[in-house]
Amino acid sequence: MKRFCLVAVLALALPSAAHLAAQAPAPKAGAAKGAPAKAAGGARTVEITGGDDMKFSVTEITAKPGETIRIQLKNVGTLPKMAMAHNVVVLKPTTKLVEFNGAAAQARDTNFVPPAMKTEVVAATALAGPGETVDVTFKVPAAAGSYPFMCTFPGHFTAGMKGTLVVK
Ligand SMILES: [Cu+2]
Repeated sequence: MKRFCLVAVLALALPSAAHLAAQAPAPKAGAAKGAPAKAAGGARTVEITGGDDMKFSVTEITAKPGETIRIQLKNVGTLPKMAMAHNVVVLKPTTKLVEFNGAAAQARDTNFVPPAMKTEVVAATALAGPGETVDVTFKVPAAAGSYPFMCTFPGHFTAGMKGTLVVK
């Protein structure tokens, strides 16, 4: 019995050790390249306001590939949260926006971020009611491109509550 257990432990341990060894060079190369940017603890903050007019105050954000940024959204409106809340959801360059927006409208239980399309989401804030501020800190994708963002509260994207995160 003892011998069997030892064999089992070895069998479990060996593949993971090999796995670690194989992976070791990759993080090293990445650290050398990205070290200066990662050293800072405070991410650059992009402040956006949105109100009852269903417009973002900032519709274009520029960031470097792999940069860590914080998007902060303040709802400066006064209408009740049930009727008028806002968020910022950053999507992929390839996301079908009308389709995503349609699915989002059905996803009240998950703050209008559709679980079935979660792989499209680069970053998302919570919903902000009147006077509330929400934020999300995330690492901008390494791939340059135009990443659309939108408010997924029903009707707001259609009303023009959207923008672009330009990664370059
Ligand atoms: Cu909104």
